[in-house]
Amino acid sequence: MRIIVVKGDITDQRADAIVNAANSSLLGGGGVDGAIHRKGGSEILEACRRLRASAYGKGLPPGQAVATTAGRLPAKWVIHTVGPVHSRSEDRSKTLASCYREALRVADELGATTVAFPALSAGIYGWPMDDAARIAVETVRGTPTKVEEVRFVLFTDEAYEHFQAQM
Ligand code: AR6
Repeated sequence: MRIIVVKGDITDQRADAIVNAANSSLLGGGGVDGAIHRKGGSEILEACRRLRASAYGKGLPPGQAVATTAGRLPAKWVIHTVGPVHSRSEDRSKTLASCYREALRVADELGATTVAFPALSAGIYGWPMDDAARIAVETVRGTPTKVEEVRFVLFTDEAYEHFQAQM
């Protein structure tokens, strides 16, 4: 598997799947979640509402992942995952690692070969970027998958530098 680090906006990425740093409600929020729903359009929210009405009545638990259409985005699917809030969760490192692993498992189920990730939990959820980057890179490297390219798409210079340093 090829792992690359780029600076940019994940909503511009041409990839089979892009990963969303969602919250348990699956109904949108700020940060990368807000950007994905804004640019992807209402089809994504409608798919999320259907998930809430079926398999995820209580919401998506932290560390799990689920896919929807990518709507108008230049990707086929959005894989939604919920990272841990840094200040609140006990098993937070395990939960954050689980987000990357589960997103790759869902990508395998979909047959996605290129997957773009943001720095999960490292914005509103308050994770220090150096640790977030370490867990992201270590977990993706250590996860057996059929995905051929994982692209970390970092929004800020700081995030980009921390991910580059981990690589
Ligand atoms: N492309 C790539 N990265 C981005 C983009 C973008 N368009 N926009 C922001 N980032 P965050 P979290 C970076 O806060 O910490 C939402 O309200 C951002 O700079 O999006 O997991 C959800 O609904 C940061 O480095 O996600 C949840 O409630 C990284 O993406 C909560 O925020 C993650 O920041 C999730 O918080």
